[in-house]
Amino acid sequence: MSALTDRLYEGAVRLLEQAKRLVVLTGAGMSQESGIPTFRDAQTGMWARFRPEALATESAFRDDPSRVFSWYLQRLKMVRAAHPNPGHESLVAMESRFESLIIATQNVDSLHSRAGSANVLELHGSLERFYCADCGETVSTDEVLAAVRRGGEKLVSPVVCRSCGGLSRPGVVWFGESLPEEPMREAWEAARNCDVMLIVGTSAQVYPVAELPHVAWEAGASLIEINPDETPVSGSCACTIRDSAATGLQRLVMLLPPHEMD
Ligand code: BV8
Ligand code: ZN
Repeated sequence: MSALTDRLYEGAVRLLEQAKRLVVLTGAGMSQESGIPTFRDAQTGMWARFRPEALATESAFRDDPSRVFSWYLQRLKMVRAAHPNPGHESLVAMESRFESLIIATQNVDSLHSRAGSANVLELHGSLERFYCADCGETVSTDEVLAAVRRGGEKLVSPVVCRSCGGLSRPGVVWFGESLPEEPMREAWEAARNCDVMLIVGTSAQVYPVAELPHVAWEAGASLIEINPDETPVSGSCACTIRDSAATGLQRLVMLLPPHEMD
């Protein structure tokens, strides 16, 4: 580790040591070390020719329900086969160091909750939830996973709603859709009241979540970024740690002294 990197971690630890309220904003880079490709990673296999932005919309679903439903089914199976990585586990270990630690995630893979994090705000919903696109009735995920493959097709048709015959859709926020009200209100309030915001594994390009670092900064919080690459928020960060989520978070939690509850 270079002397510069050591100094960056020391700076970040100094900020975290003095913080009581921490908000951690995470994106797809957080789950990359669990084997889940990020949105920037090229899609593979039968999805290679589609951009996620083109599939993650209601119009794409209405145009071709089986294609979009099958994409989410495949992602759900991938996520179920994945495990939280040491980065997720480090955030759980960090909880005892702060009076409050709130995770605002753009990820729909439930890995923060599966790792045991207590306060997770899923701002873009979850692959683990499905509901009827017409009447909103919940459709059980087990029923969705049991959706049979019809004939030789690779695509699976959406499970049909028992109440109204509508098509089931994933409980994620598509482009052009509003974010869930309560998680959004809590995230914006937490950003306005935190001492430090730790921004991990996000390209900070999707709105309105990309505004969160600015909300925190405006309210006087210090920003720390953990990302191998530069992002639009890097310039506003007190420390930019160019490491992976797992490496960076493990090192921070190791360097942080235990927090004495006053
Ligand atoms: C809305 C769920 C309108 C679905 C997702 C201004 C204001 C408001 C809206 C807009 C606006 N400008 C444009 C918009 C529209 C749009 C938008 O932001 N478009 C972008 C493309 C410009 N926003 C919306 O449509 C939002 N809705 O505003 O509705 C409205 C307004 C009022 C009233 C009614 C309606 C909804 C956006 C949510 C879309 N849903 N996900 C699904 O998953 O299928 S977004 C999805 O993409 C993710 O959730 C995530 O948010 C985003 C991907 O970003 P990242 O997580 O950052 O991942 P990415 O791959 O980009 O980057 C990975 C990063 O990790 C990189 O920096 C990389 O360097 C780093 N990395 C890689 N490996 C590692 C690592 N870091 C650490 N460790 C590693 N190992
Ligand atoms: Zn229905």
